[in-house]
Amino acid sequence: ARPSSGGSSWTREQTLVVVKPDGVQWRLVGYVIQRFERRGFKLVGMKMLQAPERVLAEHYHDLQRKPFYPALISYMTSGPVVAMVWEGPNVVCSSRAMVGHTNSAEAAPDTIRGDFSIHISRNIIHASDSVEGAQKEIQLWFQSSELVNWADKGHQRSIYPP
Ligand code: IDP
Ligand code: MG
Repeated sequence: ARPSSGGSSWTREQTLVVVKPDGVQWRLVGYVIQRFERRGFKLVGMKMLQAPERVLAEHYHDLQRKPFYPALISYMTSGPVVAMVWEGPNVVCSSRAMVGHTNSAEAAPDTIRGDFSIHISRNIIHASDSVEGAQKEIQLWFQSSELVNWADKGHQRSIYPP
């Protein structure tokens, strides 16, 4: 679907961002939101929840055979998370860049992980790694009724290109 304003052929791209239990414990929820808002991305869904095992099993399906999988699930269920859907041009790629490398040691300074994480197993935040993956993850974590399609009223930093 195209945005109603503007004549560009830009297609709506969305990504799933999850502040993990350590990010919530460290009071980083507001900081994460600020990073995404400052960039100009549009928040279209957000909720705090105790991540259900069923959701995590699907979310981390590809990692089920990894030795760290049980520890990953217990980490992700150790406290509440904040799940968000962000929208904007190239939001998937831009989010990954803001989040930083999976391995904290390789996460660049000024990335969220590069600034707040020192170990791969406690890395603060999740962001989808592809457009297709994002669509699946958003469907997994959110009901469509939980997403809000609000009008961007031509703010100077509107995500919609002129
Ligand atoms: P990503 O979160 O950067 O997309 P993935 O490879 O998809 O990284 O792994 C998902 C999550 O699994 C990581 O964010 C991290 O929490 C955990 N994880 C990945 N690799 C390791 C590891 O080698 N040891 C411990 N935890 C890991
Ligand atoms: Mg991943």
